[in-house]
Amino acid sequence: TGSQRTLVLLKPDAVRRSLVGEIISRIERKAGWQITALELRSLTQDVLEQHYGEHKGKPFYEPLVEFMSSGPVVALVVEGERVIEGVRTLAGPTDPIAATPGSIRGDFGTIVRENLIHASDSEESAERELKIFFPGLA
Ligand code: YYY
Ligand code: MG
Repeated sequence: TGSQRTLVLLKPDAVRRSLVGEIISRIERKAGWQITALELRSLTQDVLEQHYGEHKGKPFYEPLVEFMSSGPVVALVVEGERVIEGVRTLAGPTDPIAATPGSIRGDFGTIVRENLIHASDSEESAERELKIFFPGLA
């Protein structure tokens, strides 16, 4: 609870499908949340290995990293009240077919790998991931 910061990535499918504005708009419309950093960037193997280190060795890891480096992503820092849980709620569960319509994944996704958005899943993850993507942040 209280004001938090979370790392959000709009994945290469979201950029390719021109859904960046739509997704950012959903985040922007939540009362009191602020986007405090935003960057279009291509992710290196090194950054992806750090970011998705917990999944290394799983069957979906290699295709996931390949997908995440298939085009630029939009990386954002979002700040606000309970924003870590809140962006996960906006995103919906990992499998877009299981995600409720009204959520980002539920509205726009069909394939687990191409599920449009990453959002930190805990305060610990947020702190770790923010350091990877925005090391200069206060
Ligand atoms: O946190 P979240 O993105 O919802 O899911 P994770 O379980 O952390 O997996 C990270 C990422 O990996 C997921 O967004 C898609 C991909 N993935 C996959 O391609 N196949 C799976 N069976 C599980 C996850
Ligand atoms: Mg995760």
